[in-house]
Formats: sequence, structure tokens, C-alpha cells
Amino acid sequence: MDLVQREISKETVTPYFIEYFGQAPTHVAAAPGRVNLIGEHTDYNNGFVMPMALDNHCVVAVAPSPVGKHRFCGSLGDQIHEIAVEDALVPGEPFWSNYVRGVLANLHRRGIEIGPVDMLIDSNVPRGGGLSSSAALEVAVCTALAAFAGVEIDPKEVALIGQAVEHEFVNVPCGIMDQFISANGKKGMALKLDCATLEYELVPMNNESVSVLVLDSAVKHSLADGAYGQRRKQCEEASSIMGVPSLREATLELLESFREQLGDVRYRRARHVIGENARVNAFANALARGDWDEAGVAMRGSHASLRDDYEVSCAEVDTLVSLCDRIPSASSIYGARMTGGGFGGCIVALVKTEDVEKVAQELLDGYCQETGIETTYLVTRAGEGARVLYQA
Ligand code: GAF
Repeated sequence: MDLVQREISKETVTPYFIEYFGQAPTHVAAAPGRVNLIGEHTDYNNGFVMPMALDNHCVVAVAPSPVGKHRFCGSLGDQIHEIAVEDALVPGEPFWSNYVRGVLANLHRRGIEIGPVDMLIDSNVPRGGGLSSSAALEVAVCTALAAFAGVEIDPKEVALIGQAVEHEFVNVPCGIMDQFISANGKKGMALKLDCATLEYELVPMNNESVSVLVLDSAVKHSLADGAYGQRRKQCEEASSIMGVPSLREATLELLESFREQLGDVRYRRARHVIGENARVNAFANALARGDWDEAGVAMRGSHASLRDDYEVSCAEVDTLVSLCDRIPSASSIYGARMTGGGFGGCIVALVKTEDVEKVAQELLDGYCQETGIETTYLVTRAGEGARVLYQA
């Protein structure tokens, strides 16, 4: 995965759309990827998360198809795939078309019929690094098709459609965080979401003196898929043993009183979730006060808990996070942690802006020295959520 940016917009996709389909798009929409600042593996436990949208996004251009079928192509250079309108409502090939099929099926279920459509998709959200390129795709497709159909869909509903696509068409039992921030993100703001009620508050993340640094470990361990579902199951078992509807309702006192019945693994999984919810609140409060040191404490605690209790980190990511305490410019870093589902992917760090390039370079060098892996980084601002860029 390369974190170096390539600009994409309505202007960059339109010439390709014309080349592929012989006509100009009638609607163009965009939706961003995300970096999660804190609150990991809490969303499917009805807990709190605090992501922000990236400036990187997926752009989807559409127009009525003159050939009576859906036609779509993926990133530039891909061939055109044709699908009969009815066939687009069930999973099929190529695999990535399921993101489009799933959105069409979910719109259909809500009574929104999409006539034959030509669709071109481009994205500069890095793929495979835990920055939610899939959520960006689902939310961008949904936003473009809603504009195409002339309907307004509440961004919360757009997020739920994206999540349903993952569950039903891609077989990923994810929570709501990634799609929610992609649909609801606001420029310059982090978003603290209560995943039980989908109520949220926006917290300014536009302090010029602090930068968000995202650094890729450039590894993705294959056990990620099964391990995610397994963690979910362990959490459900833990809440059922403790007699609470979800780990959101559990407290550390309750957890201690069930320690033996839970067994070591379920006990530690639940301890992570309970502690992580508290850390999201501490982090949000610290941000509101502009107390970056305190925010950093919560991030460090989050990483340790994900590593030791939830066991979703990996050696490479731990190396990157520990380098944040060991590089010469370590004092310019407020805090760092793994971000996303885990088993590889990226770390996120809050860094003094004046030193951020130096810090990034020291981390790249240190990481290469210790693991032999060369990688890339991104200094990012909180970007805007899903939006229609153009309608004819
Ligand atoms: C993945 C999932 F898609 C999210 O819902 C969330 O659970 C995250 O892992 C872990 O916090 O990104």
C-alpha cells in the first residue's frame, strides 16, 4: 500500500467516463476513508468510537446507461463489467462488484429502483491498510446512486446500507464505525459516536500545531478475517455470561466478579472493551480541553490493551508504536496506537506539526532498520464526509 496521494475529483474522472461510456456523467459523488483516533473493536459492542474522515476519498461517477444494463468499471484501466438489472441484486463476479450489487439491492429493498446505470469508480484511499477503502466505496456508490435516483437518504441510513452490504454481500461481520464516519464526517472535526444510539458529537480536530500522522506497517497478516469474527463471538459470550445485553453495560466491578466464570480469554477481551470505552471518553474530553498529553495517554493505553488483552496487533505494528517512544524526536509525539481492525495495517500518531516530517522520517528509518520493511506515511487533516460533487 502506498500512502502517497494522487488527486482525484469530478474533473479527473470525467474524461475517463467519456472514454469508457461515450457520454459524460450526470452525477458524481465522493466519500472518504477514515482513520480511527481511538475506540477500537468497541463499535460491535455498542460502545464508543472516535474516528475522523480522511482527505482521501472514493469518487463515483454515474449516468443513465443507453444499453439497458448496468455497466461499471473499477479503478482506471479496468474493463467494463455488464450486468442485467435484475442480476445486479445478488452477489456475483468480479468480487468487488459485490460492493455495487449490495448497494443496489439495499436501495431496492427500500423501494428505490435504479434504472440501467453506467458507473465509473476511482479512489485514492489506500487499499488493504485499515483505512476503510471499502466503506468509502460503499458510501460513495450509495451517495451517487441516491443523487442519480433523485432521492435524499439520511447519512445515518447511508451508513447502515454500507454496513448491510458488508454483512450480506462481502461476508464481513463489521460494526458501523467505518461507514458512519464516511457518511457523516465533517471537515476539521473528529466524530465521537455512540454506536448504541448512533448519536454523535463533533470535536474540533483542526489545531494547526498538532498533526495526525498515519504510517503504514506494510504488512497484513492473513488471520485477520477469522480473528475478527472470533473476537465478536468472544465478546458476545462474555456479555451473555455476565447477563448484560452488551459489553457497553458491563463495568470493571461486574467483570471482576465474573472473572472465573469468564475464563482468561473472555475476561481479557471484555476488559479491553470496557477500558477502551472509558479511554474514548477520556480522549474526547482531553481534546475538548486541548490537552494533547492526556489524549496521548489514552492512545498509548489503547494500544497496550489491543496488544495484550484483545490480541489484534502484530510484531511489526508493535515495533512502529514502540519506535514512537524511542526515536530521537520522540518528545514531539503525544501518543500513538494501531488503528483499524489490526493484524497489520497502519498506526496513527498525534505529532507536533513543526516536527512531523522529521518524526515521520525517523520512524521510516527506524522501522526499516528493525524489520527490513520500507514503507510510506501520510500527514492528514480531518476531511469532509460523503457528498455529491456534481449533478447535471
Ligand atoms: C474494522 C471494522 F470494519 C469496524 O467496524 C471496527 O470494528 C474496526 O475494525 C475495529 O475497531 O475496521
